Order: sequence, then C-alpha cells, then structure tokens
Amino acid sequence: MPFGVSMLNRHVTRSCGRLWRDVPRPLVHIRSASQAQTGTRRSDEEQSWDASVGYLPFSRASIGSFFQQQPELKNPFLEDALLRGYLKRHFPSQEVFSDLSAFGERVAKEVDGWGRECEVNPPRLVHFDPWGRRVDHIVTSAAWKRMKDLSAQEGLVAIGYERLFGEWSRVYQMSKLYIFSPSSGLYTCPLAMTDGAAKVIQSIGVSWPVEEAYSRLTSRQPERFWTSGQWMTERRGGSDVASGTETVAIPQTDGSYKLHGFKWFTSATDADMTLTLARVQDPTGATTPGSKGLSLFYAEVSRDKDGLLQGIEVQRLKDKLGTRQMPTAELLLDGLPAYRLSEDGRGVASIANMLTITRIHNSISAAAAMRRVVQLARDFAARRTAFGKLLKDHPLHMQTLSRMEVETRAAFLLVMDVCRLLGREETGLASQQDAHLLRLLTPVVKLYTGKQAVAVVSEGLESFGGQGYIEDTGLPTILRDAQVLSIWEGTTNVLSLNVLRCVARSSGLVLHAYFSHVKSMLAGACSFSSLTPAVKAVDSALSELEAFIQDAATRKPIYLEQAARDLAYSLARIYAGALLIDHACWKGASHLDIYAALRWCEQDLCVVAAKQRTGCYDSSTASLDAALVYEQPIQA
Ligand code: UCC
Repeated sequence: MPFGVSMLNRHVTRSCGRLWRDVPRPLVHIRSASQAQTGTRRSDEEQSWDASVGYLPFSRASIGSFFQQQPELKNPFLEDALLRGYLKRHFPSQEVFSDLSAFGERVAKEVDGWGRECEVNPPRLVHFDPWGRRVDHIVTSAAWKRMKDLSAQEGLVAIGYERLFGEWSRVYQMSKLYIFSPSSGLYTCPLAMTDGAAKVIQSIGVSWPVEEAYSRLTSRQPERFWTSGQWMTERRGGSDVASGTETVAIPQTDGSYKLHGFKWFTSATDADMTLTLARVQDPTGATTPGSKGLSLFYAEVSRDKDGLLQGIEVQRLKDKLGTRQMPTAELLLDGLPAYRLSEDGRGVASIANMLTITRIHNSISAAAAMRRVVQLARDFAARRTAFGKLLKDHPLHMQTLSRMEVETRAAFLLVMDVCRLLGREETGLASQQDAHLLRLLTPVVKLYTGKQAVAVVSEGLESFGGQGYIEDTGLPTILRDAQVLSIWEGTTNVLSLNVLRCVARSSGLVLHAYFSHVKSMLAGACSFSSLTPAVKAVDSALSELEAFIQDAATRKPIYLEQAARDLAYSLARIYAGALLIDHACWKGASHLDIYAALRWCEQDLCVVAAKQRTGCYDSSTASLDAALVYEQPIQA
C-alpha cells in the first residue's frame, strides 16, 4: 500500500472509529478486503479494531465469504408432481413407482455426474496407431461407457419390448427415459436409434440375419447389449432423403451386399450396428433414382483380426454446437458388408418405423429438458436472495417460472399421449382412430416440443442470472443440447410438410380422428365449471381449425404449404389444451392442474386461423415474403 494511503486509512480509522462501528458489515468487509488485496500486514491497531467491533477478520479477504448456493438436483421422479400424477392416474400397476423412485435417486446422486463427465471429456478420434496404421478409433469417456451398461441394466430399451405392463409398457419406458435424459450425457441419442432399430426389425420380422441383433438391442445384460446407428444423412442433406442418397449397394454372390457411399452425419458412431439406406446397383451398374430406388440395409460395425474397421473409414468427428458428449462422424463406406432388410425400393417406408420411435424419443428429451430446467430454477429461487428477499418471493419471478411450468406440462402430456398410443398399437389394442392419431401426432409433437424446449430452457437459463451463462455450472449445456431437438429427426418445416402428407395420404382420416378425440376429451369436462373458460377456448379454437381446413381444401396446394407450420402449431396447442383439461378432470387432480389448463388455454390456440385472417397465406404474401428477405439496399 502506498505510504499516503496507509496514513489516510489510519487517520480515518482513528477519527471515525466510533462512526464506523455503526456502519453495516458489508462496508467493513470492503475495507478489510482492500487492505488484504494490497498484501500488507495489518497493524495491531487495526486488528484490535476488528476485535472491538466483534468482527472476525477474513482469512482470505480477497474473495470474501459469501458464495451463492448452487441449485441442487433432487430426485427428478419424486420432484415431479405431474409425472407422478399422470402415472397414478393411468398406470394399472404401482410396481413401477418404486423402480422409478430408485432410478430417480440414482440419477440425482450418481448418473448426473457421469453426464457431466461425458460433456467435459468429449469423444475424440484417433486416426492412426503409433506405427502409422489407420485404426479410426473413436475414444469415448469412461462415463459414456458406464451409460451403456446402465442403459442395459435399467432396461431403457428392453422395457418397451418385454411389455410386462401391456399397453402401458411404453409409458413406463419413456417415463424412465424422461427422468434419465437430462443427466444422460446424450446417451439417449444412441438409445433412441437402438429402440428404433429394434422396432424396425420387429416390424420386418425377427429372423436371420437380424435375430441376434434384435436380442442384443433389447437385452438387459450389459455384456450383450448393443446400440444401433441410423445413417440416413449424406452430403446433399438429411431432409430430402430420396434425392440425397448416393450410397450404392453392390450385390454379392452369397446374397449379401457391399455398400459404397459417404454418410455425412452419423450419430453415436461408436454403435455396434446400423440401419441405413442405399440404392441397389443392377448388373450394368445402374440404380433407380428417387424414393423408389432406396432400400433398407443392416450392417454390423466390426473390426478384422488386426483391429481395422471393416469397410468403413471415419473421416472426422463433427464439431457441433451441442451434443458434444456424443460422437457424430462423417463416414466413408468402402465395401461395408450389409444385408438388405426391406423389399427393393421400400427403404423409406421401412425405416419410417424407426423415425416414429426416434421422434418420440426426441419429444421425450425435449419435455425432459424443460422439466429439468424448471426443477433447477425453482430450487435456485428458494436459495437466492435479491432486493432483500428470496427470488421465490418475487411475484414476477414466480410468474415467469409458472409460465415455464405450464409449457412443460403441456409438452409432457403431449408426448405421453403419443407414448400411450404407441403402446396400444404395439399390443394390438389400437383402434383405427388410435392408429391415425399416432401417425398425425408423432411429427406434430416432435416439432412443437422441439421449439418449446429451446424457448423454455433459454428462459430457464435467464432465471439464474449471469450464472446461467457460465459454462461450468452445466446450465449452458442444457440449452446447447436443446437446440438440436428441432433440427435432427426432421426440422420443423420438414415435419410440418410431413403432417400435410399424412393428411393427404389418409384422405383426411387422421384429422377426423383428431377432431373426434379432442371433442370426446372436452365432453368429459363439461360438468367442471372451474374449467369452463378453458373448455370454451379449446372448443372455439377447434371450430376455427375446422373452418380453416374446409377453406384451405378448396385452395391451391401452395396455400396449405404456406400454412403448414402454423397448422401444425395449432394442432399441437389445441390438443395440449384438451389433454390439460382432461387431466384436470381426473379425480386425483389438484386445483393446480385446473390452473395450468386455464393458463394454457389463454393463448391463441388456433394460430393458423388468426394468420389466415391477416392474409398470411395469400399468393401475394408469398412473393412479398421473398422480396422482404432479399431486399437490396438503395444505391446511394
Ligand atoms: O438427423 C439425423 C441425425 C440422427 C441423430 C439421431 C437422433 C435421435 C434423437 C434422439 C433424442 C435424444 S438423421 C436423419 C434426419 N432426417 C429425417 O428425419 C428425414 C426427414 N425427412 C422426412 O421425414 C421425409 O418426409 C421422408 C424422408 C420420410 C420422406 O421422403 P420421401 O422420399 O418423399 O417419401 P414419402 O413419399 O413421403 O414416403 C415414402 C413412404 C410412404 O409409404 P407408402 O409408399 O407405403 O405410401 C410414406 O407413407 O414412407 C411412408 N412414410 C411414413 N410412414 C414417410 N414418412 C413416414 C412417417 N413419418 N411415418 C410413417
């Protein structure tokens, strides 16, 4: 400390000693801190002054003594009122409660730490061994490997195939994944594809050459358990699979094939097998273009006796915004041995079952990300004080978290309803209406929850203030990982168009199923006066939607195409409103279930009708939209 400053301090201390005694402690902290920062020894006089004010000096004054308490992850099953209420309402067996409760405990106490380890020790690619031989080893963390064992032990795929709980087995499996997902270090991605591959194999028939694979994909034994990839995306992009797939399959004399192509985006590339699309070459080397030329293939990822990958070169790992815990690679397929699973030219239709499953997993992850950020935010709000009181005592903060909670509840009920339908379909209990609903709602729920997740998680990060933006809190990872949910497995627009296609292909029957199911849910609520505003809102949105569809059916296809996204959003919001109402009518529901339904139904549920009224889908609007995007600056 410069001499002058030291003198001044001493002077101030002597002359103002009495006065300073009444100064609130924080100022005293500042004084002590400034002294220690300069590294000088404190005089006897100063130390006795500290003693006289009853203040224990800092041992490390430069950092002070206050630390914000971090949010605590508690058992995500026990903490989730809606999940527990939903299961209690629908689940015939109470047996799963103890399993979910124990798993939730394990997630909070153990698995969440592994998830963090996966994030900080991301996979890396070792191209060559020390002697220069090409090995293409994807090195993953110990935690990532533990996730695989855990997934087998906990039956995270197996539950869906054992079907011990009949039509509710999928709800049970997905509830477990919902608890697991935000702590899984993205291991839910390989599990989604593994589940999808098992589903495809089951639908095609569990026989040679995939019998062994099926038993491994659905195994509970870690040493037997396999994961699968789903290599669909090539350099031309992952949406328009029909024109983007260049990979060819060359028939071999034994009936198998060798694949040659370049897969641009293969996730969880450390998988044991994959399902992929390719075009079979005829003896002249020609292939059929478009969707009709695509067939579905099964290939194992194996190494020869020298440890070299058979028929695959790993070009590089992707440098992604999020999902960094998981290896995603560019792969050169150079004679990969494979078996054709589908009929020739039925590749897309055959892999569609996998898309249904991975899209449901995607939706589960989206709802789970929202739930996790809400759980952490509400815990933090009970710990952090600002402006003289805990955050939880600030009504505006609670309003923000409550809005996040309503979004999370809607997302949860949407995705669980799709799981319910899937379970009915797989146990032969699905009516025609259930089957139509499952087809329509799978893309709707995926696209809607993907968008909700980004918005809710982003809001959630803000509720931690600056700490939400700090990398090693683990919070930014949740946002980065949420961003992918609206991209992979079909972007929002691609899925919106998929909705239109399934309406057209079913000659509108999927919409009939939708209207009749929503109406039946509303009918069940008519005696609940507390829900009347919500019922009225959904009912009137449904009428608007019906009017829109009738009108749009008379227009040119471009009109519907422009409305596709808003239509999908309307389908999601109205259906979620009906589900929230339906859940609030359950005899075990609380007044807060009613409150959540009322809040959800306050928004514009039929956004497509509102946009139609403003001429949003008129042909002049389309050209103006494009003109606005490409407006050139006026030349000076
Ligand atoms: O993004 C990727 C990274 C992988 C990472 C894994 C993440 C796991 C998430 C885990 C959560 C944590 S992989 C690839 C992403 N790409 C896509 O998802 C594809 C997006 N594109 C589409 O969805 C397109 O609509 C296509 C490729 C499905 C359709 O293209 P086409 O060639 O135009 O085909 P069509 O004509 O629409 O359909 C062909 C057949 C028809 O059956 P048939 O011939 O019997 O009439 C359709 O009805 O396939 C049937 N089909 C479906 N069936 C098409 N889509 C479906 C469907 N969704 N469900 C049932």
